[in-house]
Amino acid sequence: HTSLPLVINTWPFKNATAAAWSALQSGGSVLDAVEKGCARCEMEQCDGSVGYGGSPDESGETTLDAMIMNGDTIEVGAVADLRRIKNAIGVARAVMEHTDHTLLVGESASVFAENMGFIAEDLTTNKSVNIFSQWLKGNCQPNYRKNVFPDPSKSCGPYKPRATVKQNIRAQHANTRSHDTIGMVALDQDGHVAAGTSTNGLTHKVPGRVGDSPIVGAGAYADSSAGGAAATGDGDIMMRFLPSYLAVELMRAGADPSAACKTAISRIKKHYSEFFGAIICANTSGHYGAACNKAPGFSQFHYMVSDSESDVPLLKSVDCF
Ligand code: SD4
Repeated sequence: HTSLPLVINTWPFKNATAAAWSALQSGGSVLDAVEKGCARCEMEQCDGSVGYGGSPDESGETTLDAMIMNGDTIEVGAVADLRRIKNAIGVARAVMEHTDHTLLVGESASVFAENMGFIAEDLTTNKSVNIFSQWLKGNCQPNYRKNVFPDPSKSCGPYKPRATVKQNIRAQHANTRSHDTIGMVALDQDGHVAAGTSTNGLTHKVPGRVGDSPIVGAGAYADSSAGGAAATGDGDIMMRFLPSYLAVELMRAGADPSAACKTAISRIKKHYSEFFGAIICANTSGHYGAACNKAPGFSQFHYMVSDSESDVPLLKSVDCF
């Protein structure tokens, strides 16, 4: 296909697209493109939802999830609940290239990163401290716990289970989009595909929470014999459906990318009609598509594309259904 190479990523993160594109143009691999693209967002703190200083958890800490996948070899490296290291996608790539493992988590992932030469720094910023202190002042609402009650002597927590009261506070803020992960797929002229993600997850998440982004087939998937896909949105729900894997498999079976993305969203919609989420995908001939679930406050999804037909990143949009 004439439009290859191709870079596609979630949200209007155009500097990330440009960084990935220029990695390809300067002879880099599709893995280099995905790594450079996602790293660009980590540095820029895209939307406050990628990289340091965003989405403080219940204890005020920013923790990062990321993954990268080689569609030729089906190798994957991922980190989840990564602390103190800004370049999560870089650590994910190090997991892939310097271990036989797929996913490292938490404190141990951070120690691994430090040993591999990544710099340990505080991921907290004035902004994240501010988000956290506002949340404490608001009596820790909203939060992601249910069927629990907090110690009344504390502003919030420690929480105790409460079997009898069903109270899902989450519904109250399901509409506030406090999370905009970068997910990226890159293809080169020879049909190599790579995909990756990077995110700081979800604001006020329970410490230890891991979203869909670092989970293979959920946050992203790549197979050079079919294509690649990446997802964004409410990871707690989306990871139950492996939407990126599904989209790639549908493309393998001959579905066009838009239809594949739509089916992946439909599968989730059947169970969670109002979930917030979107997916992008591209097949090996350089055709691409996207789909999103229509939810309160979310009717259109924006994403970026660079291909040989347009040297500059183009803003694309799809209407949610
Ligand atoms: C997560 N999926 O951690 C990520 C957040 C996200 O757009 O993608 N937001 O649940």
